[in-house]
Amino acid sequence: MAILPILQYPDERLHKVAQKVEHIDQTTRKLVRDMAETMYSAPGIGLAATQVDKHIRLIVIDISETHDDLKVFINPELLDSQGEKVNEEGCLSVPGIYEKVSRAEFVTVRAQDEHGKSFTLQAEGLLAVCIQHEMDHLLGRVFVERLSHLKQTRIRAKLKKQRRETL
Ligand code: K1U
Ligand code: ZN
Repeated sequence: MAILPILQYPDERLHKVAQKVEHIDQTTRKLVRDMAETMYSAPGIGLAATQVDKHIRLIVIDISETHDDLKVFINPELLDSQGEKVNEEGCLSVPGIYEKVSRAEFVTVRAQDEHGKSFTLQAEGLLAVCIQHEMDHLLGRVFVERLSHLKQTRIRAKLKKQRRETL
């Protein structure tokens, strides 16, 4: 397994739109394992292929504290969303920034697992938030882009300062 470098906002590659996975094979499963290892070591609770500069529709999520409930979503499709809720979100591509974002409270998603088997999942709470956040990445959207322009400007300035200080 390998830990992959995570693209950092405002890297333009985070805006690429991911393509459908046509063949789920050994290469896909190796990427799933590497993305899971990258997510656990960060640490994070989700990761989209876009964030590791692979522009295919693949997401991994594990919201358990014990790191033993890995969920793999290949070619995810949002079938239904209900309600609205504001939650605090973070992002491994925007380290140290946590902001409130409004999203659907309940979602129903259809996807394939790492063996190509199709499944449907109804999610709420943190899992629903995380699914929507990661599906945004696949469309080339970073969560801070849902915030006001003023907040985005402040976040970019804060990240620049953080990066200067860690050089
Ligand atoms: O997409 C990402 O960069 C992963 C992101 C997922 C996410 C978190 C919170 C709300 C929506 C989406 C993260 O994992 S940020 C790190 C984080 O939230 C966390 C890290 C360690 C333990 C618990 C949470
Ligand atoms: Zn993110």
